[in-house]
Amino acid sequence: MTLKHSPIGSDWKLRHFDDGAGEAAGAHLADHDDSAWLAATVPGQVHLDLMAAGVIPDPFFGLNYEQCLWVEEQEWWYRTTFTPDRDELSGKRIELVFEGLDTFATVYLNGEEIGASRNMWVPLVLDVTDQLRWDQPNALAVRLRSPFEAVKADMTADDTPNVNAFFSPKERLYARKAQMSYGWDIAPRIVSVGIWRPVYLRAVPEIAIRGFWQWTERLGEPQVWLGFEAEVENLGTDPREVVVRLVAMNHEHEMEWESAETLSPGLTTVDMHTDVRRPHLWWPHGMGKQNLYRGTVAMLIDDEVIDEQPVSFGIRKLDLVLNDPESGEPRFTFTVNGVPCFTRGTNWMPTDAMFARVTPDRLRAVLELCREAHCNMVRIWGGGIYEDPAFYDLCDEMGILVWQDFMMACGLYPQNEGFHRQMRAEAEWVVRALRGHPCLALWAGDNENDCAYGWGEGEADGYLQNHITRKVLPEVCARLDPTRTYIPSSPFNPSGHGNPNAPEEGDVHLWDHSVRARHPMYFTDTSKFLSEIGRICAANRSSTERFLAPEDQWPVANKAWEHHVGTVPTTDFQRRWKTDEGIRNLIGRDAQSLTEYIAASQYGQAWCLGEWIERARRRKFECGGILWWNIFDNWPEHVDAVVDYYFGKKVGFTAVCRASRLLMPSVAREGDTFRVYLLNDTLEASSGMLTVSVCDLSGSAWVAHADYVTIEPNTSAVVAEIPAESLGDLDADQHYLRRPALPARHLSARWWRAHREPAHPGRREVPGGLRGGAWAGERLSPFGEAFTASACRSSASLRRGDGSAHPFPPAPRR
Ligand code: BMA
Repeated sequence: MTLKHSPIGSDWKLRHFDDGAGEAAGAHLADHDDSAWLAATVPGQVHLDLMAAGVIPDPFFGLNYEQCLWVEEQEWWYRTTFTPDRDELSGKRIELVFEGLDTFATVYLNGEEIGASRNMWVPLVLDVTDQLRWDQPNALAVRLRSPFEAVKADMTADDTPNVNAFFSPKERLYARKAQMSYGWDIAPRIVSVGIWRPVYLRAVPEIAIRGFWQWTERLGEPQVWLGFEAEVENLGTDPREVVVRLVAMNHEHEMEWESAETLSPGLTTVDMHTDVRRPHLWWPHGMGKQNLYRGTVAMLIDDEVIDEQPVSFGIRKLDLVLNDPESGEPRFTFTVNGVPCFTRGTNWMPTDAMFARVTPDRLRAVLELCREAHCNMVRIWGGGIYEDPAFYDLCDEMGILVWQDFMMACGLYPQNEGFHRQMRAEAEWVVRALRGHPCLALWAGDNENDCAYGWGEGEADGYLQNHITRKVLPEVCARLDPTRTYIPSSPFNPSGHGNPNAPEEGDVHLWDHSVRARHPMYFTDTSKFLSEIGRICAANRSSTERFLAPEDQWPVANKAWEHHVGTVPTTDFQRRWKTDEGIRNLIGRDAQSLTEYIAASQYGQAWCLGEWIERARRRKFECGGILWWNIFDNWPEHVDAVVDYYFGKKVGFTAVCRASRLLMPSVAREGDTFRVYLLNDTLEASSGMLTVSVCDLSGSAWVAHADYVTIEPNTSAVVAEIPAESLGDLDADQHYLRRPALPARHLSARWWRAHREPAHPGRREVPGGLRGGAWAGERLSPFGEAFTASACRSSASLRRGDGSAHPFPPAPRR
């Protein structure tokens, strides 16, 4: 019998006041007349209710956000009445639960203030057993202060010397609220408030299960040693004798465990340790099955179930190797069940900047895009939100590992006891909430704050004084989840000194922000792990037409376009200028039309992502993985994502899918030699006949190399070397090496059908068009003028899956 919930979801009303005026107007009182207030949706946020009421325009369109800025200065009040049913809700205690109050909230019940919170993620749980009026209307009011007004006192009181925000206003640093919502280069300024997650009454039995998680202590053969922990609360005043029973199964493999415990009043942690023979292990995508054990954990007194909760867990051992066990060389490689796992993944940010309207279906749809792109990891970026519980369940099922940042980004945060206390409470909630998920791979203190110490006037290695990420968070992670690695920031240096973004160790964010696709840094990078790398490009035409007025769609040098490329009120990152420069570097001139602008910028992104992913995979395990930036837009914009806000797939999406296939060939020109690699992220060996063909743009091709090759499991290796001069004196602009193919002898027919190259590179009708022609091969020599320009001029002849134009793919000049 899981804790009984009674949602409080209907008839909510909404109104705003100047800061502090609501209470003066009696908005908290039980009998306050709210008949003229706006209708509100809970869970929701005020911008959505104001849009629904036609009070504000859609801030996602054009420059409409400017007409919505007044909302962030007001305090907002929600009111509703509800009648709790005594028969429906019987328990030792009745709790009023707010799963998400954004952000600075005060709660009133029947005119009495009963609680407050100041964190948009940490649930507010209030014991209302004695305040509730049964079987009659109760008035519930919630005040949400302006996030700017609410932090004024903290900012004045704070004496941290060098607080600084490198995106958006400083006020964000003092608010435990999604940092991106204050305006970011990839997100709009929509500083909203709301009751954004469910609200309900909960009946709690005398003995209540407050938490449960499982971890894998040691892998052996055939045994595996497991640990379980249940947090149980005895709401009575006397010790109680209980039996804890765990039952779980995966397919035919069942496990059952029981233990008698004496629970003193209050919270008790019940630990259970056991070993199981040959359990069904959980693996990330590409390495094996995502076996999950599902069942229940129950508390029994005299054989009667007092409380019971569903449980789901995956048995897997996951580690992050930061130094090669033999050589001691710096590494950044995850191992799963003792097997090194090359990380193919992406950065994840909220799938809608209006967080409250994200549904589990939307999360599943975007995660399916990640699976389509063969991702085995997503990084939850520190400027966004801790995702909905459904997200982590889906990652468990889909075998997508999760790198979890704590929600801080690009700033120097206040270092005072009050803020440390807030971060400690938040971390305790997050770690408890997520530690039971097999998908969760790593805790990271923040996004780029170690780097941020070098961006301002302060000491570059000032990050060592960051008490939050060097003391508060590691202490919580070590105490509540000693099974996972914690790193203080991304990027960071494990040795704890020097430039956090240096390639010698730790992870790296590699950014040229889209100007030079052939920037040498991309081809000389020696980093141990690429946790961010990306390139800006325009969204699809059909999407662009949905968020920009025709006059703002072309030419692109206008305020509305630039707002959607990431120019925020406080800083112009010149991202539109960089996109233009990127196009000039690609085709040798400015784009002449919107179609060409979209095609050329998208093509530049696609070429880059394909190259970066393949190069990182060719360096496997010297490089432990790549998390490209990023899978999906959180609002309509022209930035680095490969799928736009309307699920419009860009050319880049096909490129990442292609470059991330578990077993594939990859050609690299290294000096005067074309090296053909096989990239094998499967745990099986593979072999077959390899043919490498030279093709020209008229479509004829001849075999330049053929050989029988074998690739070991989980390996990247050179399987052929073709000296450039052996190809003879070819016109480099008109010829390319077609990507080698592996005949089916060893590979399944289904694999062959999915991976074979079209026989004739001239034929382009394959949707998405990237499987044929020049794109599939390495150009014999750096690309010439003539070809690129023609490529874009000819873009009208090709159609992509979404019907928009698709260029004949050139390799970038610079
Ligand atoms: C990195 C990220 C984000 C930013 C992105 C794109 O800095 O950490 O903060 O949005 O680049 O520019």
